[in-house]
Amino acid sequence: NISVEAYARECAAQGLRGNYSVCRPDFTVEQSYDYSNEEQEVWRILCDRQTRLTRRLAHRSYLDGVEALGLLEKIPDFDEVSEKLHGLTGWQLVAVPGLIPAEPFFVHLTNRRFPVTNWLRRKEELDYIVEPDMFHDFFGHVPALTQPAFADFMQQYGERAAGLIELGGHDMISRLYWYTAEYSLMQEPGQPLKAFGAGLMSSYSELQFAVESPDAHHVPFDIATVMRTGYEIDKFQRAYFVLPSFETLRDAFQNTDLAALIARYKDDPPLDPATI
Ligand code: HBI
Ligand code: FE
Repeated sequence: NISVEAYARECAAQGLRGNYSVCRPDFTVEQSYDYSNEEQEVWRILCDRQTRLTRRLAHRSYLDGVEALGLLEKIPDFDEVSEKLHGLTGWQLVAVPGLIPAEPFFVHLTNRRFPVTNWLRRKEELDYIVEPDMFHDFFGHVPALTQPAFADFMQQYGERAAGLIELGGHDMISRLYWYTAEYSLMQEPGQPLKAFGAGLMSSYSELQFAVESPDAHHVPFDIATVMRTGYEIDKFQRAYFVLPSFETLRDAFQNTDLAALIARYKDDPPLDPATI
């Protein structure tokens, strides 16, 4: 278990942007709502541009979440949004300086607290940023936490992740998170396939690619296949798994013998998403 001080030194050495020197032991910080006019402008530009796409391409449940939480006018006040979210699914938000170590991240999820980065990308970075920032965390992840079955899945993921990693399942459960919470498609009655996942919601170009490009493979969700399929973090995905519903995801996570899947496949080379 890494200390805040050691982690702060590591992040500084890697040139990460957050200020880790002010972290509490659980890696949270104050949001410190003192954003400049320029930051407020960047938030509005990002939201305006992305909302034009999400209205057409995002799953209804995500759009309902945005509507319920009201995120689009100004940089959100974490405590205000927390209160609304808590009333809906019992989740709350905590501010963090950026990426935090896996163990405390899982502890927050287990307790229905979602860590949100307290700083925003700059105007030159509208299209791509390496570290997750507030736009990715907030606009991407938080709306889906208004949906009860997805909210349950995220908590259960937090509860079980550390134990499954101890069994050698690190890569396999990371793929599950990647292909569901970050980059996913979902069915909507009477509609064409819709996008879901924070990586897609916060990307102007990949959101369109995932739904509309003939080079994006749409693969039926199967938890074992997802956990065996490799991914690359700095390219568009080649495969997007299609969830029938959030209930399917939650129930698959609950009812599958994940330890057995890990024992069977943990040392296999990943399946290639380009040919899946
Ligand atoms: N920290 N702030 C933040 N956000 C994340 O999504 C995150 C993290 N730390 C660890 C982590 N994700 C990974 O371990 C994932 O595999 C869950
Ligand atoms: Fe994310």
